[in-house]
Amino acid sequence: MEYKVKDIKLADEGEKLVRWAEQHMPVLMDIRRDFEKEKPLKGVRIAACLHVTKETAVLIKTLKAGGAKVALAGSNPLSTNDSVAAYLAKNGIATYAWRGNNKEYYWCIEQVLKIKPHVTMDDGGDLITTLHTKQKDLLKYVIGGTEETTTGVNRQRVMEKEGILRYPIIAVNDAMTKHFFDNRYGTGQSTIDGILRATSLLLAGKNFVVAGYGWCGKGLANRARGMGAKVIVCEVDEIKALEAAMDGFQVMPMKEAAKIGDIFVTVTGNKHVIDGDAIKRMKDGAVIANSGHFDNEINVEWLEENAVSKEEIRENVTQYTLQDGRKIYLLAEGRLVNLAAAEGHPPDVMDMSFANQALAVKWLVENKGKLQNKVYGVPEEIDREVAKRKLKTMGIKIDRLTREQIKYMKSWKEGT
Ligand code: NRN
Repeated sequence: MEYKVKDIKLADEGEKLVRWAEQHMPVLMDIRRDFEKEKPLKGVRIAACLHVTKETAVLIKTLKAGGAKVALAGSNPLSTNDSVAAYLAKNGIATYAWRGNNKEYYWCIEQVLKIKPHVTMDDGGDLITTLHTKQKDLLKYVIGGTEETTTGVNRQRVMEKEGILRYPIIAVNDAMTKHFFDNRYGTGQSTIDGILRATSLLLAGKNFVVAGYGWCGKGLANRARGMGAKVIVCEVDEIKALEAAMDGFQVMPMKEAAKIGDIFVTVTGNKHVIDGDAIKRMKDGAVIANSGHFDNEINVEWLEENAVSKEEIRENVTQYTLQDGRKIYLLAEGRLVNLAAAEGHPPDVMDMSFANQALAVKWLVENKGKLQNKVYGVPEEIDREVAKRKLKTMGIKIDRLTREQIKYMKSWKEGT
């Protein structure tokens, strides 16, 4: 099996990381046992572009257990764990990923497409976009794809609207058991994790500015408040701004927050949310980070052009010195700080996201040829099955509707 990783000798270390994740992803391991018996993915070729983490390895092994042949590229040049990549390469996965593969990022995607995939599994949309632009000849093999994250789903929805989407996509991100948990609690915790590992700074008492109050921003604002930070939210959407205000956060425009913020995090899915204008207003020593999928949320080019010097002062911390001597600290080159400076979301929450991925691929194969070239949600029965299985692993039992209640819910006559 072809592969390109940093160092195949790191495989043993990777094996330990993956074993740890397997012990904390009970729903996905349960699905792996089913897949081993049923082989629902027998003969299916899957090209994946995911963050190469210990959690992703558990998903990839599950797909392989189901009979699939899998090729994997990293979904961000800084998010690959080289030990996990080595472990996967040593275990029959065509893995093309190593930390820092900036220039070769698209070369890796081209390598995994050589598998001539029936199914694409994407995180952010670069694999799907490459297929629809540079490798259209491979589209004839594809029966469908899945998409892990908000940014990717947004891109595929635009492709559908413009009539250029050439195969059905399941928006795993939109599953309730994905974004209510992964985006909120996963991004919330792992972003704090990335900031702490990179800076080892105190959060309590700091002005912590969160740009974007979607599910990721909600989770992050709450986790930062839990650490004692004074959280400020910046938004462009009136409804989300209202929600943030009534959740007890200060809300103000970025140009005002820039003057008082100590730590800034972008989680908007948009571009240049922290621009030169904001950076010019920042205090000496301000820390800026991004936790959105792409690294364009912070205008790093502005920093590169306007700083008089820059220094890698800590791993994942670039110190930019401005003309007037103020220092600005950029984390992880502006790339997603949770995966670049830490390990991404915890395995216990990726358990549900990746259970949806595995069951969505199975559903795609079962519905081969019956779907249109559009973006589908995860079927609700799959979503709820993941929730039921997760509750069971947590030892949580819930009530059931009585026959009388079911009747009542379906009637309109009974009033006060
Ligand atoms: N540990 C992880 N492994 C991880 N943490 C977050 N993500 C991860 N993928 C693999 C992804 C989330 O599902 C990043 C995506 O952008 C987000 O949707």
